[in-house]
Amino acid sequence: MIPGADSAITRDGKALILAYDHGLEHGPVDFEPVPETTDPATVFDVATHGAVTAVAVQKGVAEAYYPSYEDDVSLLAKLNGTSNLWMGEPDSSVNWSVDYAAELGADAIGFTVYGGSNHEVEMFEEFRQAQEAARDHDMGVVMWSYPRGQGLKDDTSPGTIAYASRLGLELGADIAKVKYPGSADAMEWAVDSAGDMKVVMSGGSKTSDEAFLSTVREAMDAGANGLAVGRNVFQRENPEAILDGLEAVIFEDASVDEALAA
Ligand code: FBP
Repeated sequence: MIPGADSAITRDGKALILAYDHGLEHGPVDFEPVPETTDPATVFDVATHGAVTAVAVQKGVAEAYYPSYEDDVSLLAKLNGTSNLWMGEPDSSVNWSVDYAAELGADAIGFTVYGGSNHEVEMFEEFRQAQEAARDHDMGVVMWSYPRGQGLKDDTSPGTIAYASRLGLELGADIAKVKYPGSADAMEWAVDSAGDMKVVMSGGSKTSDEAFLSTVREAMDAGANGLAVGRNVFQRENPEAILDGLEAVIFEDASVDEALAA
């Protein structure tokens, strides 16, 4: 972690990252609730909302669409990723280099690490190369820290998520994105485990406005530094409305009721 390295993708030290790598990770099925989101331009338009501090996409989407949005949104280059068609032990191929991401104008890199997978050793080594190259370019480093694999019985237990955030600190991330461990106390443990490194909550599958804003409020109260979210924004008919609410909770310390009225 280098203090301030993530400043291009944070606001007041907090992040609201719009993740849109689902076409690779889950396939087009994630776009079915709002079919227009199949078109990356639709989601880049959403990402121009003032609350969004960065958009996280894979290489092909960045190449084709980011040039039209580079003045309006920061780019988080999600370097590795794998498809749902892969049935093996959790692993993720590195799909673009840090140098190429920098050439496309990326402000930060994003990298999935599946701690506990049989591929943990290779993934740590790939993360090392990406992290050190990002330092050469003064780019922030966000770890999607998702322990999973044969050795893990419960990949969202409090102990697992605290370990996930700690992995981010140990391996040199500026921000670790972790799954919500189910309670404010467990989230607090994850945040405390990360020292001064920032921890953001991962969005998860779509829930109601109230349920989602309540979970984000809990995470923020537990000391989280924001959110990296995909489906809970782009699977809504009115993504701007939930972004208004998230902006209120994350950046203005609003209550859930205030955010629902935002
Ligand atoms: P969501 O907010 O939609 O859960 O997106 C966050 C994210 O990490 C995406 O970047 C990624 O595509 C997806 O979740 C991966 O989820 P999983 O590996 O749990 O299926």
